[in-house]
Amino acid sequence: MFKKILIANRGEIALRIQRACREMGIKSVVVYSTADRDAKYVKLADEAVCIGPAPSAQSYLNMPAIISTAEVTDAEAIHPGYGFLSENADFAERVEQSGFTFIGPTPESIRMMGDKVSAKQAMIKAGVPCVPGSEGALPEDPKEIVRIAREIKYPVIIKAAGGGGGRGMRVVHTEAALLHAVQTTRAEAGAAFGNSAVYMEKFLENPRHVEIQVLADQHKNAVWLGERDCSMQRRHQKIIEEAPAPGIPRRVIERVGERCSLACKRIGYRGAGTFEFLYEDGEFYFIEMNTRVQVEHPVTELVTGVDIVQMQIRVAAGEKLPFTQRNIEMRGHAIECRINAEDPYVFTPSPGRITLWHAPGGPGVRVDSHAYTNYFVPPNYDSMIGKIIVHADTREQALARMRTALSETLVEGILTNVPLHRELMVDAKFIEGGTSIHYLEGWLAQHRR
Ligand code: MV4
Repeated sequence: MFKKILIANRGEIALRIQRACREMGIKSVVVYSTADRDAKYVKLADEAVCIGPAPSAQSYLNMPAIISTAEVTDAEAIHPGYGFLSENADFAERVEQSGFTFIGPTPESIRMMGDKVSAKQAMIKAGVPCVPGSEGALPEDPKEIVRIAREIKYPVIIKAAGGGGGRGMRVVHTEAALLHAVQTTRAEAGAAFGNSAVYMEKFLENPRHVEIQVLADQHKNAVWLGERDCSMQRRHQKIIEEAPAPGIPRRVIERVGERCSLACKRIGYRGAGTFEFLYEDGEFYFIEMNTRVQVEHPVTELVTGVDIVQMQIRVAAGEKLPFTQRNIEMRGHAIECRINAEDPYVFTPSPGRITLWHAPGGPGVRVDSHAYTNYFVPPNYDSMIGKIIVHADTREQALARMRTALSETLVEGILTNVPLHRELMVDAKFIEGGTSIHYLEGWLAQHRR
């Protein structure tokens, strides 16, 4: 096992990784920007190195600064967290070429999944159900493009191969609008991702977003750790996640989960990963794979009892997974609310000093946050300042537990989305379960004040 790991991230996930290291008897080094010099995980770190000014480009995205910090501190491995460099294949490659272990998949896997066309082709080959669409990237020939769309039937969606997470896509409802949409998406994709390849899919009008968590080691073992329903989102920012996904038959999930772990073995995947699906009318359709630990990993940890971050570290060190699929049992229900420093209804960021931070507690309540009373939320980064995660035997009990936790949550000095969460936890449709990816935007339009 590693003796020392460098944490190339900030905020709550830097703290989460630090906790995993400490529990495993591993020393940790954190890198930080000048904006984060007072952060809790910087104070708690075994070692902390300032690598640059507030802008991410000069600090958390600064590959040479991060790798040379690993060199001077004698770290053996680098954990990239989520966001920043976590899905950058070139970074993973440079880390390994410099003699360190990248805590994540191989650069080849990251590259394959980063290109949404090659990701989908690999999944089709591995038997993972995908959204019906073009076989690979769209050809140049306009006649061919029209033919493919007719075959798929409208509405269709044009997506950039280099996109993902909602960037670079366009819905097309009629043949008249098709070629212009393909043109525009190509041009935007070329400018934004340096790759103008686009592909076409049937557009699913009212799906849920359900994802499968996987873990794989370097010895061809892979397991899936159940699913998460992440449908409650606005502009591709998730705000509530839960496990299991309400109302989906277990046998349907099990079939798709097995396909995901099989796909991991086929492609030689290692580490933690997430298969993103759209779920509509009882069917799963793969859209993308994320090759990092996700913000919402705690809901899976609570229902399975598996420490995903520790497992990432163990498999990166070459260890075998300490369990097989038969050992994985799902227990109870978990819900996560992301706490953002923002106006709860218009969503403008609200950085600044937190004058009072009272986190909730009690049985079945977990808080992953680097915030504290007097902490200054810097304006330079993502507005998420923490997550409240609850676990209980049933979904109903988990909802009651989350309502109680939110009633105990006091944040003063800045605006947060806690009031929004309080309202959603008593919303009849959310309580019923199974709302689609469009639900929150509709709800917000209804509750406009
Ligand atoms: C889709 C879709 C409907 N049909 N693909 C958006 C993010 C990216 N991961 C894929 N996305 C979508 N792909 C087909 N064929 C609808 C979305 C989508 C969405 C997906 C997941 C979560 C939130 C979303 C919000 C809007 C659109």
